[in-house]
Amino acid sequence: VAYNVAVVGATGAVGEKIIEILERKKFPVNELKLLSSERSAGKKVSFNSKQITVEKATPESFEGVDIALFSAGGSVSKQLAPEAVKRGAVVIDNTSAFRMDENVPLVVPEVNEADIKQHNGIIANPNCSTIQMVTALKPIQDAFGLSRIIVSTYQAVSGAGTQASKELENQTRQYLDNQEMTTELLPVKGEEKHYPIAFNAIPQIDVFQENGYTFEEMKMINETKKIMHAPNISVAATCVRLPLFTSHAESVYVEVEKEGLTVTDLWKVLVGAEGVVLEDDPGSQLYPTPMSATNKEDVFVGRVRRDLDKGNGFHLWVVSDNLVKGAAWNTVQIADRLIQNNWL
Ligand code: 11C
Repeated sequence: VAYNVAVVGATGAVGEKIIEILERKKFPVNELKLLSSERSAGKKVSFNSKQITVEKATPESFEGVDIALFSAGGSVSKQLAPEAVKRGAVVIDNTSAFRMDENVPLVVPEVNEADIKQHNGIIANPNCSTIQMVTALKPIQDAFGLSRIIVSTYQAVSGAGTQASKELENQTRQYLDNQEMTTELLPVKGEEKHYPIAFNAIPQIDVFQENGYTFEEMKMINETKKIMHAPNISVAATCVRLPLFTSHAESVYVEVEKEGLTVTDLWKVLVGAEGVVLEDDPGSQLYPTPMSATNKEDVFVGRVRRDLDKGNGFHLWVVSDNLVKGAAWNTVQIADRLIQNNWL
């Protein structure tokens, strides 16, 4: 069986990755429809050695589509995802539009695959920094219980889109050429102030909420509890943008419920875990970095240490490609589990 698949936001950073992964993984595609805003319509994109013309997304675009993969921003999803569902498609949405909706499963297949079955036409793909953290923490939660998570992130600019990567590139050249840096986009498009990202660190990802946390931080907090089915875990996040093109890194502190554990106990559950690769050997300077994780599907974990004061506290370093596992691969994985389990 092969399926009619639509990619909405086909020319964006995540859309391009989705198309690449559908091809590489030989996803059973009958017809691939590439959709975008009016601005990108008409572009040609190669898929399975064929050139496909990108079309402007409209409600009618979804006639005959079985699976629609959305990655064109929250407002496009809010407007067009219900139209796709009305026409019989199952939507996997990469934006924050429906993530916290009770009727929408929020899924990382390694963590809560079974939630896919509860869908009512829309399945949400979590935020990239959440995906990699919950993938790494799920085996620890299952084996030992988790009571608290404190995370600080080191996030790549590609999370803010292709334009943000361009901004980092331009600013780097300008800085090295002793020119004034052009700051137009980061930290957040449309905000009053912009700061250079080249050779800098910006402690703001997405807009501030009334409680003083940014929306990115609140996504990590709320999404983690939903995906892990653990409303009682305490979660705190500080999200920081760094001058990296790809892959997010995270310093994660956790408190486990079981007492008396050692680093080896954590290693043992991480080593066999689905989607996780343990790279942890201080003796040989082995740990993951954003560069070593780029273009890979897994979540890499290193620097596992016991907290020196808190007996049940552990520190981990978690790295993954934000466009692959953090977005496109997780989306295609959900689509794959949907069809493998006959939950379409
Ligand atoms: C970033 N995590 O790195 C964001 C990008 O909610 O899907 C992903 C935004 C989202 O800027």
